Amino acid sequence: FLSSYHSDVQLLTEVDALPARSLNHFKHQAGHVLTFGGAQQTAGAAMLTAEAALFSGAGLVTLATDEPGQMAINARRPEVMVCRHQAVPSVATASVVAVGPGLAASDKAALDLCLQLTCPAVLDAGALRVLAANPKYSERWVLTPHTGEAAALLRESSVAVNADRIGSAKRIQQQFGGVVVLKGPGTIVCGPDRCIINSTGNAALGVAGSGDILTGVIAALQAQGLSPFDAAAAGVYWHGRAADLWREKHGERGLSVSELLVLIRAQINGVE
Ligand code: NPW
Ligand code: AMP
Ligand code: MG
Repeated sequence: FLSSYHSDVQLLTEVDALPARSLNHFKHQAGHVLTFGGAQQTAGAAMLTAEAALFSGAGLVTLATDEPGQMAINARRPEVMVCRHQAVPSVATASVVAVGPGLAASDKAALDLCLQLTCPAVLDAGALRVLAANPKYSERWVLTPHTGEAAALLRESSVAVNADRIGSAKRIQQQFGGVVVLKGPGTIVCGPDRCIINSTGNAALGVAGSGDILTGVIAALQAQGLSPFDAAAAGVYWHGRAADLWREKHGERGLSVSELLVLIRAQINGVE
């Protein structure tokens, strides 16, 4: 499973739940996740990211999206704050921005707007497509490509990425910086000085919205104080384990990814 020429890579088989909160905990101590994404046909993706951030313990969640998305999120989750894309520079208290789910792959202005914020960023989906077309390097982001997005970042084919997934994750990390999460069976998390392979997750996750949820989980864990690497590693572990628990009960087909949210929450709190 671990190829011999990547002997520096560890298999991730366990993650501790987050520690108990202090008695006088208040919401600002758990950070503010700003999720930025959605477009007319993909407002759902950004909503899933925002919901995942809520269920993963973020103190505050704002969804920056366009108008149809705004109405939908207000109806479904009134606890999520909503603003227009253009209002993002005024969301001064964001502790992490999760940008890309449902975002148009050509929306360079949107990514630039988010990267103007000084907080850490998780880049996914449309944001990765923009990054692939306009390469930049930063230490302060987590990149969460699936195979197709990784191929675009490396300007290779998906077949080439799959032929050496660990090497591909390392190359993306070297070229773009930060922490790279190369998603798929055996998701790889690669930072500047270490790499792990996740042991959880299964084919039930191969449905719409799985990755959008993972982005919200990783952002929320960072907002609560985990390092980018630890948030990425714990996020992929709990996301995959939620799918494993779901499959034990329901089988492999028919996952609606919203069902993962309560399972992820239980693990983060150590009550699964
Ligand atoms: P090939 O064959 O390598 O040339 P896209 P997306 C390749 C949003 N969503 N997994 C393959 O190309 C997302 O957030 C909205 C996946 C394939 O054609 C994004 O913003 C939802 N792809 C946007 O939609 C729910 C793989 O990549 C191409 C692959 C598009 O997201 C759904 C697909 O990449 C969705 O999350 C692999 N293992 N291996 C909503 N409810 O609003 C190779 N590919 O075009 O970026 O499509 O990832 O589905
Ligand atoms: P995305 O393609 O962005 O929606 O992300 C898909 C998510 O589901 C990632 O977290 C993948 O690791 C996970 N996933 C998809 N297919 C599989 C599979 N066959 N086995 C394990 N995990 C998968
Ligand atoms: Mg995706």
